[in-house]
Amino acid sequence: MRIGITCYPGVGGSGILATRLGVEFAKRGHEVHFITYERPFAVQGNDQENVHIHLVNVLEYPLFKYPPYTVALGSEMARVAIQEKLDVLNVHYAIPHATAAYLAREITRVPYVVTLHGSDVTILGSDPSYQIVNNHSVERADAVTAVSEFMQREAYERLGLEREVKVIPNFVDTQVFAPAPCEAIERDCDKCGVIVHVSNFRPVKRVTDLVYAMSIVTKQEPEARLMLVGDGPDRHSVEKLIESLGLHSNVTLTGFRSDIPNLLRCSDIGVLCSETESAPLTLLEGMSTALPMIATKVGGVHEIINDGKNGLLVPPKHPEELAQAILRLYRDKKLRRILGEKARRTVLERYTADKVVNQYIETFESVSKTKG
Ligand code: GMT
Repeated sequence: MRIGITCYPGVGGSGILATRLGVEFAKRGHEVHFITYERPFAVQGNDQENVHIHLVNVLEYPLFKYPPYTVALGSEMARVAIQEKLDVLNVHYAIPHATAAYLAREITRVPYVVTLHGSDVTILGSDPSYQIVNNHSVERADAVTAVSEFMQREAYERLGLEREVKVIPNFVDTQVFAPAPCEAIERDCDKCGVIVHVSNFRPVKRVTDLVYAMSIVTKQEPEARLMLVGDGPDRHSVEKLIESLGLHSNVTLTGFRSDIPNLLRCSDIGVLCSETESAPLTLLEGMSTALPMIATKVGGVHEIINDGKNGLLVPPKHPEELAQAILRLYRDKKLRRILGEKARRTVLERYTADKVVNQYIETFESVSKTKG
């Protein structure tokens, strides 16, 4: 098939998922055209002849306080759809991509599939500033998919969608995120355990809760180490908190890293403490590496983690309970191993590319047949 993909190209989960999906389509022989404002971050190192990137040009003009990105994107989608004879457009994150796709379909008749990921439904989608136009654009799509049952429910309840929303889970490359010995990370102590967190440091990730939890953990386990991987808007407040709690010898901020699989392998416990999530990739990546994960019971997380079986769940915004869960795993190596092994098995059973990618292709085929 000839597939157009639009997403946010940065380090957000929806853009990473969309890009990895495009790469998987290309591996299976499809022609893939990314239409976005920047080269998608996750294409790096995955260059293939059948992956093409079309950058949207947003014309600046003195009269515009807000350059009309949706018009520019819709125009580029329509242009690429005609020029490349696309069979389908798949837009990740509804706002504003669904509206641009709706406009492009008016012109070209190329069908579009909207994939719902997170706050495009839970926060932004129900905001009066976007609701009417966004809802119309999603409701009129040729197909709508959501990355978790939670997201599907939210689409019905919060957006008030009346059409079918199909759940297609997120996936992870289980060969890249595979258990293996830790390489090239020097631990600064022999027996200390390493707790790892990977995120884009957005407020929703609540990284400061984890730092508070560490201040409780280190009172009982002074050797415990926390490695914070990634960067984003909350990094400064996290640094200030580490300083004020006197945790600088226990907590390391690595910034952005391209060797995440190795960092996960070199850790003993993974933590995701967000206040909301739909189907977090970082959780799947940790589990795929057989890292025992502790995550907050929010959104769609419990669809992935079965508490006490393949990971641990804790309530959100509760550093004390998070600290107790960390201490429990920190002291129980056997439990860590059991949870990690089961986590890997969960991923192999449900979240591999082979299990997920074809569900997208089937959806695309069904809408492009309708069009024909
Ligand atoms: O929803 C957002 O604001 C961000 C979005 C993104 O682009 O990272 O995240 C969502 O999509 C990811 C990919 O499906 C999921 O892994 C995340 O759980 C989800 N984030 C939230 O729901 C907060």
